[in-house]
Amino acid sequence: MKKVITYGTFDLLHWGHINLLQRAKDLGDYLIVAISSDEFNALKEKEAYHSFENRKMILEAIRYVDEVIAEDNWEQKVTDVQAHDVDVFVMGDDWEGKFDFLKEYCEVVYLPRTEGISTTKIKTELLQN
Ligand code: C2G
Repeated sequence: MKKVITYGTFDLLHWGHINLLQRAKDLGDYLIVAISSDEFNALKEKEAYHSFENRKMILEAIRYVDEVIAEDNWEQKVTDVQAHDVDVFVMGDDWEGKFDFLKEYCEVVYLPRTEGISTTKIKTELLQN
């Protein structure tokens, strides 16, 4: 069984996230999503609208997602890849190159971001109305 992992906040879930998750799942048979905890989001200087528990519950309802774990820090990726026996690490290409250190543990794939949508765009445009 080919296992894939990806990381993110996945706040205000939108079609750009779904595009990423669908392509990530297509790279294997089992997709793990490490979703940023509220504390880790603070480290990323991001504040999610939905809590960790609610973002986790939403992701677990997605057909492409097989398992959701917590992302608590920047350092856990190597241990996650090893502990979960992951074959492929996937991220959107806004992260291009940032996780190449994982190449000694698994395949590293950066997928083109979906243009025209982002959580920030949603928030900004809603504020303008
Ligand atoms: N994404 C995308 N297209 C968009 C928006 C997001 O492909 N229009 C991808 C991002 O590239 C990322 C994933 O969807 O791979 C989740 O995006 P975010 O929730 O914004 O995640 P981020 O804050 O980038 O967290 O350790 C890694 C970090 O936790 C990544």
